[in-house]
Amino acid sequence: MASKKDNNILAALIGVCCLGILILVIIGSLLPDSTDTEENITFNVDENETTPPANNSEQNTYETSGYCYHVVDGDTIDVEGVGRIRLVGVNTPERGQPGYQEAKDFVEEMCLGKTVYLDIDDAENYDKYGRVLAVVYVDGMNLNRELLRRGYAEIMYIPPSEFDPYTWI
Ligand SMILES: [Ca+2]
Ligand SMILES: [Ca+2]
Repeated sequence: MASKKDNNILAALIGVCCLGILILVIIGSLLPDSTDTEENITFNVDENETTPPANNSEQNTYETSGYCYHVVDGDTIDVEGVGRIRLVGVNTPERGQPGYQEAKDFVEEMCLGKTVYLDIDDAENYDKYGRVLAVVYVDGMNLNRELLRRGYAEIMYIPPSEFDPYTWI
């Protein structure tokens, strides 16, 4: 008798458990949706700002920094204590070509008179003109990538290189 009662109680408990699991599953299926929505909202807010911030791991990879006192053109700047920097992985139009001035203006706006952080290309420190090949970070932003994303520059990938500009677009 006692075992039958126990069985009934057990059956009831199993029933309650099943119901509980069912409720949890339903809640579980709803929760990720609401989380996604929150993430999307946050992401959209970020996108509406002028520049998406570079993630911390990228910011921490620079080898040196210095004051940018001159912008040569959209892909070349002069940095105090370092020298002439060629933004690696990208190419902006040369003087006289369409888009030259826009690219240069953008880089001046971003870099001129500021401290820039340089992630020098570990695979190839200099180009054939003796310019330092580097990714330039300013205000936590990868400027090389930003030039590509804004259409001021095109990819110019010359291996060997520490950086793959195709991952920036
Ligand atoms: Ca160029
Ligand atoms: Ca490096």
